[in-house]
Amino acid sequence: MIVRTLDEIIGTERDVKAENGNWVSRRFLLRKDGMGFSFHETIIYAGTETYIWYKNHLEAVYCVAGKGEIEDLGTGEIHPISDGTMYALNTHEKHYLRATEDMRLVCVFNPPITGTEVHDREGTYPIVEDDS
Ligand code: 9YT
Repeated sequence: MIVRTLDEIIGTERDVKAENGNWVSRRFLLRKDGMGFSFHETIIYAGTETYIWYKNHLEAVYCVAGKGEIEDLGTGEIHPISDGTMYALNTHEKHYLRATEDMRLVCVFNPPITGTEVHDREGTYPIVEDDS
């Protein structure tokens, strides 16, 4: 069994900040934990807009605090996000994520990320073949 607390993760290599300062991600479960998915808590900071395209990953996100919205760039639809909202990027949708209040999001990635990924210029996380 794996048991971890946020306090144990903050300040470690599992506590990853976006280079543009838009978010911080606390990575509770990574590929090396062997679950087949990764599991993170992400804070998206108020007043930020982030372009994201997870072309290599599926992601499900559940908001437990804060407010914002997601814009699906394929359809133009804008969906509000607040405590109790889930969205799943089941077709690798390109999107903007905007926060009007700090949003606390619980995120699952399949395939699991390996640990250090931050978005590249395409808003993407690369596939890492081998991190052993
Ligand atoms: C919701 C989202 O994709 N935010 C960016 C960070 C990502 N969730 C992560 O690496 O935890």
